[in-house]
Amino acid sequence: MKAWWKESVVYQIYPRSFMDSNGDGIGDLQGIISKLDYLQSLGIDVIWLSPVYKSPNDDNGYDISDYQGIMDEFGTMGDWENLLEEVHNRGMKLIMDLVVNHSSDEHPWFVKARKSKDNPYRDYFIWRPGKDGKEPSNWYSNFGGSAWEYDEGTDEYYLHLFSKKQPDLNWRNPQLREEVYAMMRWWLDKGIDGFRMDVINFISKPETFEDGEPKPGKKYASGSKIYRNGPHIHDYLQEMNAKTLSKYDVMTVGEMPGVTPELAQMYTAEERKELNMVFQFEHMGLDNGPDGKWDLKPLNLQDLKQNLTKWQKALEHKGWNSLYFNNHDQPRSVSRFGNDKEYRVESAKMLATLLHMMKGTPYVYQGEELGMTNIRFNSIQEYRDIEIINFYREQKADGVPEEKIMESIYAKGRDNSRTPMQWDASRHAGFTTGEPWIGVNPNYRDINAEQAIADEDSVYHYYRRLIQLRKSYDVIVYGEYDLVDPEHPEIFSYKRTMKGQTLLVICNFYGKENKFEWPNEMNLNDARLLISNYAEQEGEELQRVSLKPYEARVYLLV
Ligand code: TEU
Ligand code: CA
Repeated sequence: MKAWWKESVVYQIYPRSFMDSNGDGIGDLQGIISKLDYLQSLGIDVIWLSPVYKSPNDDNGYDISDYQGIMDEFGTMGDWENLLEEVHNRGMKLIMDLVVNHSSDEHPWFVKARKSKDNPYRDYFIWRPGKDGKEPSNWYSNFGGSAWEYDEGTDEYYLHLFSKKQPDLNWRNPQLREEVYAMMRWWLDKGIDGFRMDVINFISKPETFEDGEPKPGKKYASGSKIYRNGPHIHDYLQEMNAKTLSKYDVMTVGEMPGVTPELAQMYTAEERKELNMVFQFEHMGLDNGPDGKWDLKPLNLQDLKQNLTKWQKALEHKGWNSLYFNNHDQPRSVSRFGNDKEYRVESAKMLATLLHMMKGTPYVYQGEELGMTNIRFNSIQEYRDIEIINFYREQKADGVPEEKIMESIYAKGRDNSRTPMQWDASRHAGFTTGEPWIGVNPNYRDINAEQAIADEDSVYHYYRRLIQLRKSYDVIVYGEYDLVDPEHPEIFSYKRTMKGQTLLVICNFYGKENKFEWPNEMNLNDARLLISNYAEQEGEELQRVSLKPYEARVYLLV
C-alpha cells in the first residue's frame, strides 16, 4: 500500500547540538526555527525532534520529568507551537520522541511513588524487595552497574534499565497505560505528525525477574533476553494504536534494540495495527566484538551485505524498513564505515547512495549531510555522555589502560554525533555566540554548511539530489530489492525493480579501484546514469567497469 511516510525522508534533530539562538551555548527551539529553510532546501519531508520535554538532563532529555512541558533551556511551549507552525508552513512534518519505557526520577509520578508502598503511584514503577540482602536480580543497567536501585525510605528496589535517574515504568498497570495514551493524544491533538518511540520493545517486563548468566569475572548479567520483546509487547502496541494512533494520519517508528526480522514483520505488518516501522540494530552491531559495542572489530562487508539484504527481503511485502547509518547514539558513519581522511567526501556520498536507494524510509541525522566526522577529545573531562563517563569509570576501576579505553570511546562513544552542528567557519562553527555545552569539532573550518551550500560537489548537494531522485522515481520507493554479485568482496551492488523499470546501484566500499562485471541479464545499452559521486566518463565500456575509490553509481534501465 502506498503511504506518505514511505515516500518521505526524515531528518533527525538533536536539539541540544543543532542551533543556539540566545548565546547560552545550548541549542534551542528558536535556533531550529532559524534553520528550517536550510532543511526545506535539502528536501526533507519529516523532522524527528529528539526529546524537548522538561528534564533534569541526566541523559540529555531521555529522562523526562514532565511529558507535557518544554525544557526551559530549549524555550517555551509558545516556541514549540511556533516551530510546529513554521514546519507545517514549509510543507514539512514534525514527529516527536516518545520516551515511555522510563521517566525521570524527578517526574511527579516517581516522586510520589517512592513516598510509601501504598501510594497510588507506587505501581506506576517496578518495585521488588531485595533477595538475600542483594538486588532482586543480577541484571546490569545499560549505562553500567546494577539495573536495580535501593530505595531506603521504603526498603525496596526499583528497576532502571538505563541510569538510576530513569526508573522503568510499569506497563502492567492499566492506569499508567491510560495516562501515556492521554498524553499521546494531547500531542497528537496539537497537530504533530507522529512519534519515534524510544526502546519501545522494552516496555513489557516479566512478572518475576530471573537472574542472567554473567560473563566470566563479571558481577552483573544482561537481562535483555527477558525484557526485550517481552510477553505483552504486541498487546500494548495494539492497544496504544487503537486508543491513539489509529485516530490520526501519523507515522510511527519504534526504536528496537534486539529486534529480529521475524519480529519486525509482526511489529510493522499493516493488518496488525502496531507500528509503521522499526529501527533495527543488527547492522549497527556488525563491528562489535564479543564483548559488545566497546569491543572494536572491523566491519566485514560480506556481513553488511548479507544483513541488510536479509532485512530488505524480510520486510519486502510484510511491513516496512527504516534506513539509517547514523543517529545521536552512533558514531559518525563516514568515520566508522567510510574514510574520513583521504576520501571523506567520496565515502560519505557512497554510504548515502547505498542507504537511500534501498527500500524503506531513509533517516538523515544532523550533520550527516555535511559528512561530519567523529571527535577525539583530549581528555575524558571534555566528554558529556553519561554512557561514556560511566564506561570510563568502570574500565578505570578494572585497571584497563587509559589508551585502550579512549580508543573505544573515540570509535564508538555517543558524543561523536553530539558535537555541535557545523554551520559556518566562524567561531564555534556558528552554532553559538557563547560557550558550547560540548566542544565543537576542530575541523569545522573545512566542514560546514555554508561551505557545502556554496560547493556544487559537496556532500550536502549530493544528499539533496538523492532526495530529489526518490521524489522522481517510484521504483526507488516501491521497487523490489535484490542483491547483485553477492560474492564480490569489495563492492555492494543491488537492483530495484518495478513495472519493467530497473535501478542498478553499485557501490565500491573501499579506498582502492575495483572491477565490477555488468550483470548478464541487464541490457547495458539501456542504462542511464542517474547519479554518481564521480564525473561520468565518455565512451566507457560498461561491460567491466573499473570503479574508483568509494565510487558509487546508480543506473536506470527501462
Ligand atoms: O537508546 C537505546 C539503546 O539501547 C541504545 O542505543 C543505547 O543508547 C546505547 O547507547 C547503546 O550503547 C535510546 C536513546 O536513543 C538513547 O539516547 C537513550 O539514552 C536511551 O534510549 C534511554 O532512553
Ligand atoms: Ca540556547
